[in-house]
Amino acid sequence: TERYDAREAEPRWQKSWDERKLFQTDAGDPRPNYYVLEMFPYPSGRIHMGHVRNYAMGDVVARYKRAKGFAVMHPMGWDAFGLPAENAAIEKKVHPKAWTYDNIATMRDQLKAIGLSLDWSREIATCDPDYYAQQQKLFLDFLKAGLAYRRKSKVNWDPVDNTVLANEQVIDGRGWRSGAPVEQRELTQWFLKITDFSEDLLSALDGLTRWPEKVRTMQKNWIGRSEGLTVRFAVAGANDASEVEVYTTRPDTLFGASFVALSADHPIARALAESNPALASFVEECRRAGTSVAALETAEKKGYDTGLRVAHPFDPSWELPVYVANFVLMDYGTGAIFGCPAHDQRDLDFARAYGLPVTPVVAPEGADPTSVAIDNVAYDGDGVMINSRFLDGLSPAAAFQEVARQLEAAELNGRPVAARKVNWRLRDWGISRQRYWGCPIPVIHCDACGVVPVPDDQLPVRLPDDVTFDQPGNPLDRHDAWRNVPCPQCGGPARRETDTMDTFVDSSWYYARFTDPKAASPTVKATADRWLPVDQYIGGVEHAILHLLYSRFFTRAMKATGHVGLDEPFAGLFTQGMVVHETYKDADGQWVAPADIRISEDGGARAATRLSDGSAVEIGAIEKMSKSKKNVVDPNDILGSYGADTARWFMLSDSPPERDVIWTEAGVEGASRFVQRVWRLVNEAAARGAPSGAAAPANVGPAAETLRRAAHGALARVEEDIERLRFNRCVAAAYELANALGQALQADASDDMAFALREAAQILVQIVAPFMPHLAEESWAALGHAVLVAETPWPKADPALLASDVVTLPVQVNGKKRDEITVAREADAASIEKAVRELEAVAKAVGDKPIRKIIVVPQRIVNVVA
Ligand code: ANZ
Ligand code: ZN
Repeated sequence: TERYDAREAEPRWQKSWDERKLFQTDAGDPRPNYYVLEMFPYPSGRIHMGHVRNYAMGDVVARYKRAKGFAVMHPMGWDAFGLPAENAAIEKKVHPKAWTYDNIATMRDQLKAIGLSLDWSREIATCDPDYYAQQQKLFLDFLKAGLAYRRKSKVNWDPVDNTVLANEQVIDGRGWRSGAPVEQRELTQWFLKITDFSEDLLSALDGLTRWPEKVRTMQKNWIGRSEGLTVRFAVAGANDASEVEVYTTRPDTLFGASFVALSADHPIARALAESNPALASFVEECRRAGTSVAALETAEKKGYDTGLRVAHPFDPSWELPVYVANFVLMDYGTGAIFGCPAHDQRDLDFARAYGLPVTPVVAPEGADPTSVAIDNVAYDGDGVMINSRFLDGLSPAAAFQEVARQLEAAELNGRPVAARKVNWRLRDWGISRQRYWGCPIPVIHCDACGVVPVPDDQLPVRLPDDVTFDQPGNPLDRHDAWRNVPCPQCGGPARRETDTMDTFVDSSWYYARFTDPKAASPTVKATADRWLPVDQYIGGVEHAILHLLYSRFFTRAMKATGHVGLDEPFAGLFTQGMVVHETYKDADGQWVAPADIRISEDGGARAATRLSDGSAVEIGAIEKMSKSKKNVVDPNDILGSYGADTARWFMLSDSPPERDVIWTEAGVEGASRFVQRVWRLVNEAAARGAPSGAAAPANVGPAAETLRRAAHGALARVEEDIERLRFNRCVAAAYELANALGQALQADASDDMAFALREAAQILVQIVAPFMPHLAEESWAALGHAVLVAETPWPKADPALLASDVVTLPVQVNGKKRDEITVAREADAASIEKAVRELEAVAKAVGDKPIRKIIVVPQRIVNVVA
């Protein structure tokens, strides 16, 4: 046999699938449906190995489910708005639109070359007016339903470029282009009311049983429900009723309090700052630094003593100092805290910096309560209360309840000192971006009428093409012809909204759009409801929080506005690991690309040299493929030299799909050898096996039986493992079957063996087909089939050949032996009875008499009474 030539065969089969429109989904297909979706790519320019891995996984599931008789939807599109296109416009002087659509064209070709079973007739690009027109309708529906609103909020402001910066344009607190320290400014911006659904977004996580546990936990933490107490502290020595209200989840630690701290934006802090220039400048410094949670976690804890003192709620003679502190957020709880340094790390860092007392009040279980000491690590574990007067000896949980009970009953200024409060970390979603390359927010600002929605017949609000990027800022702000429009309500002069939507909006509903991508409304509800939820969603864990949470919110908001009838968009979620590779560094410390490396092995030790000049190169750590470290392998190179099937096979072979896979040349070569091996085995089996469609022989000898068992066993394993997305185990099963087939081909082909050879070869081809679809087609044809393997139903594993332990039972009809049946030793009477009814010899012997009874004597004999 000649070698299998992937480069010749792959495009040929791709064309064949295309011509038959095999992967186009008819939305009305009456068969049970299955929706498999991989997170759609950002059109950055080229497909990378991470994409290949992601899409190969989805493709295995899609092809398998199709073979199992499902109507499969497997679409692809482009998450096409976003900042990189604008950066390209600034740096390379190409229009964002041209840049984006060029990239899409390149990447579409690359995806096609991978041989994915995608329905390209459903392709969408979020930057396409057809798509964002519908998104604008959704926005207006949300606005009407009270799910979208405007309020003031902070943005990153570059004072030199005079522009708003996206978070990723702020590098170490400075503008990415100007290098100027970034300021926080307040702008009126658009928000979506995700907090309306906090409770439901949290509780529904429990029902997402086909999601990874870690993703559900991350979402839980992000939504961040906490049960605590608001506690009011009286300001000491004040003759009015001034007080400071704090929020705490640890009222049990109240006797360990050593200070109270306010956010820089707290009204008391602002009021005090008016007459205190030093405090005013500290407040200013906090504001400038920004308040992202991540920034606060790492920033040095700083504060300013206001001189104010408050009384401890349980002891009016115990006064605590009040600071303004940079780690207290205004928009969480009450914007004020009491600090308990012994049991909260931030408070401890703060206390050490300002010389405040550190009093432990929780002793770890089993510790000596008289010698509990805290150095530089706060203790946040469970234990027993100490140093806490009437709470001593209680558990923290019991102490929480006791403090709550007493303070709820106590009064300050005519109200209870404390109240129970549930707090959420989740905030409404700010979607305004001061950018060009995004979906325009479809409203018009009129001085007389206020915010006026763009009327339906004027949608979509299209992005103007004639924009320039020669100045910083949003080109839409400078585009007078686009911006100045008559008010739809009063006809007076008005201005378009120039903010565009966060690109996370675009990806929050694309899965629903795919179900009817050309509809004149965002969805056709009945169609969306028929296909949603997505049965299997596959993507990177980097989207575990925001994208998935926003999508879950969007489905609910679309339900509230009548566009879909369900809450949860993704029934099954799988997050795949990364593709990683060794790194290489030359003597000058420069990264060297794998393509320029030669590895030699000398007695087990590996050494690397540079191909171009033979110089020694240091082998570094295995890391995620990244341009900066040059450890990338371009899928195009692999496709060109080995073909798509090899790349797909290797990607899924080595490690469990949720883990990282290490890309190695040796691994790819191994996969490539297996491709050739399957091809040889199939051809030999085609030459020596029974012809296609030959009936099973009456007697199967032990050698043929062994092969049949190997084939059916592999088939059953692959089936189970694909269902559970354990692709690497499918690969192992295919290797084992190939070995068994190779061994059997050494034996003389008797009739029974000829049958088994063909059967095993066919099963081998069919189980590798979802993984290596081109090789499978070529092999299927070599086995004499006119129909494509992609059009062939998944084979059925014979249960009798699966059982590890089997018995052969004589089958009698009216006392006379007519046949034998091989069943699992533990097979129950009902399944044996069913199998016996299907035996041809039994049917013949019974004739047209009705079967009155089948008596199964387990592990001995079966008697048919007619
Ligand atoms: C006293 C205390 C003692 C606290 C202790 C913790 C440990 P979660 O669980 O996230 O809700 N906190 C409250 N409001 C805050 C704000 N606006 N900015 C920064 N921190 C704030 O966290 C609640 C805890 O975070 C609260 O409980 C409070 O500190 C702090 F051993 O009160 B705790
Ligand atoms: Zn008006």
